[in-house]
Amino acid sequence: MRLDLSTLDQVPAEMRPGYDPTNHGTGILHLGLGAFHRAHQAAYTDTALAQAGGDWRVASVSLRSTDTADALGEQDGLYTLIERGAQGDRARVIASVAEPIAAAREPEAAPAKLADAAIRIVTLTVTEKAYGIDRQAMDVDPDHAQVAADLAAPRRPEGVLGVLTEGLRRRREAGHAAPTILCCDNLPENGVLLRAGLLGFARRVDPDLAEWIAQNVAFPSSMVDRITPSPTDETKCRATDLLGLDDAAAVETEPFTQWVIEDRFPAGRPAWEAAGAIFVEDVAPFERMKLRMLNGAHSLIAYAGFLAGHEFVRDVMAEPALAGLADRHLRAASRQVGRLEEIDLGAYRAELLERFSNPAIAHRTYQIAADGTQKLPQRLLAPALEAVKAGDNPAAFAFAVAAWMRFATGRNEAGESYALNDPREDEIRAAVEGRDADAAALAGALMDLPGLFPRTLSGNDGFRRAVETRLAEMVGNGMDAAVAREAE
Ligand code: CS2
Repeated sequence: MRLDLSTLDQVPAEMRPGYDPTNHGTGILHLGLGAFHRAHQAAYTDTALAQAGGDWRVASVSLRSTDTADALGEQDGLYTLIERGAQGDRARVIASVAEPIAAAREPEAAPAKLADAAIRIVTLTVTEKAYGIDRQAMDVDPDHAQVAADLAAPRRPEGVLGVLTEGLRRRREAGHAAPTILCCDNLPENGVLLRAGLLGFARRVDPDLAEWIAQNVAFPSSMVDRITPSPTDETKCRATDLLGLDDAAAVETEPFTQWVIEDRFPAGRPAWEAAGAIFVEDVAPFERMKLRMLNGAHSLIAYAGFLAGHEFVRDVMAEPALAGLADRHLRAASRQVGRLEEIDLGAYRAELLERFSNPAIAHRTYQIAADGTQKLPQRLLAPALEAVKAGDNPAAFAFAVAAWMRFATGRNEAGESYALNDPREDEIRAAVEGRDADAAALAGALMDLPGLFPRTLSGNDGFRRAVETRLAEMVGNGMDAAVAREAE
């Protein structure tokens, strides 16, 4: 039997939501109905509803694939969240997703929903590459394929900025108050960035609307954290074991969770603090900590670990030399974070090592390795540049960058080829073509990809050499040898 509202009373009592979902209206529109949203924002909202009530259930939109929205549609939006850690598994049914929407089938639904006065917050987890924002220019990127398509047909949008702009246009026309837009992707100053990109898009479509957005819409930044691997068939089996019902939309995640948010919600918000969210004036230092430490080390682990033949992050952490390099990376990154009143950085670092080692979480190195061009700037290149400018040794960052370059050749040490899963994959393949055995040529070609490496970084001889020597070792003697040498 399947999990849905009619079978919910068969779920063990301690796993049921602490409220009757049918008593709560929808107040949030979410874009990006992936596993992360279901493990993070939807769980916080679920706890807030149970403890403080309110009409804050979520209309959650999958912009591309339809599978999750379909599975949730059949289950009245209900799904199991399984937390897996040293203490074993803990499961609960989440009931905050009121309306799962597959935009590929219902392209009208998201902009229409945004024009509904009941929606007061829009949250987003669409991944770095989906926005179509030129981060250096802090403006819309008109060459981004989805942006270009939406600019050509702004009333029938399919992409992030297009959907937001069209929804806000309708909302303004209907005379409703502006919503708050809350970016939850791993980007630095994500609210500032999204605001700049959205205003750039809207200006090209309707300058008056852009002005209205600039005057009325709040864009708080937020830092989100919860390690959430892609669900597998095993996840569904676990859910059935724990629940006694079938659940095609179950998600597994780690026990740890963190959400730091700037408290600027003129149209109100759920009591997310009930679930442990931290509200602060300025999220930037927290984002910096998380992007440079967790995500930076994650990228190192992903590239070096994948090439050393490890499928999961936990396997990488079981190799002392690699685990040592992950720790070195965390230390180098933490030196750039500065003091944070709320957080003890030493304890945070130790906790990260433990989280990466969690034996119950099967997080694929190959999953994290995807979209390198979208992740490197904030995770590795900005920290490297800062180290170089401060006269610090950039070795940790140089090693991680070299590991990405080795990964970018698209061939593992057994000679098998794999997809890079990067929006700039074609450009990268053209750049590495014929250079994959020559570290200096390879590094040079990748550093020259337009807009990726800051010129002051690729032009720094010390950093360039630091990358080239490490890449030469990886290319010539293999990743294990390069790791052993680096860890000496
Ligand atoms: C990971 C993140 O896939 C990746 O790039 O580094 O998704 C990471 O698991 C999350 O940011 C953890 O909060």
